[in-house]
Amino acid sequence: MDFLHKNFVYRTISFDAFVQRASEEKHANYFISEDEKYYLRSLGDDPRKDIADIKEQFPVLAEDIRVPEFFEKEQFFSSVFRISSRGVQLWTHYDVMDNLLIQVTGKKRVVLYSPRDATYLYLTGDKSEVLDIDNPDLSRYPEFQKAVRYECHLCPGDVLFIPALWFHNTVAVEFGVGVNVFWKNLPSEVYDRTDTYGNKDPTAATRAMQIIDRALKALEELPEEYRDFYARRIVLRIQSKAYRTNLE
Ligand SMILES: O=C(O)CCC(=O)C(=O)O
Repeated sequence: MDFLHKNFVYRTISFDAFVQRASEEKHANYFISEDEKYYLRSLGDDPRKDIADIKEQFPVLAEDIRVPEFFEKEQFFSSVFRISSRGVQLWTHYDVMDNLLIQVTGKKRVVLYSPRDATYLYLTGDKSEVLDIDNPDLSRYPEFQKAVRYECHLCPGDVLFIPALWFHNTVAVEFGVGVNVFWKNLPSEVYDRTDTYGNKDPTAATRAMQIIDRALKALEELPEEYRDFYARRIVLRIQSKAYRTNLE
């Protein structure tokens, strides 16, 4: 899926028809083309307000899944169905909460990048613009080659822990059913209360970004040479004050 050129559309379809179509390669019934692919990321009852919880939206199917006890009940945030046709690739992105990705059926390739490699990923918000991570256009994204790639394949029954802020990119190697479970690994007041997807930046981070935007606007008042000089000073200040230096 390409979020830059939006090569996908949202459609409503009954769950059984969805599973049927996602699991077949050619469709007798389809929206756009007979070999179109399908991806479900389940939502809350009211997607604008409610948080996805398979126990609420799919109570019978939810019985089949035992979520490993990695967190206290109060930290639970959401549980989300991820059902995908073979071949669907989800762009590289991060979420702001810890996450268990549970593979129920089918195989999935997952590639991860450390949050410390954020500088090499050409981010637009929480997503990397480098869509083709296997054959990246290095003339356009030269820094991408510095990002260290961690790769694994999930088979039925495998559970992958994806820590908050770790970038991940998934490819369904086969039609597959997965569930991911997010939980609040930080105190609950850190998170944005309007977040229903587990991917809105913590409010302090959003404030910090807004302040940076204001700083950039202020620099625009200066001639280019001065703007460049003070931009470098700001970067140095951020590096010396906020970067973690004792990195292992
Ligand atoms: O499994 C997928 O297709 C995507 C998983 C994902 O983005 C997540 O677990 O946050």
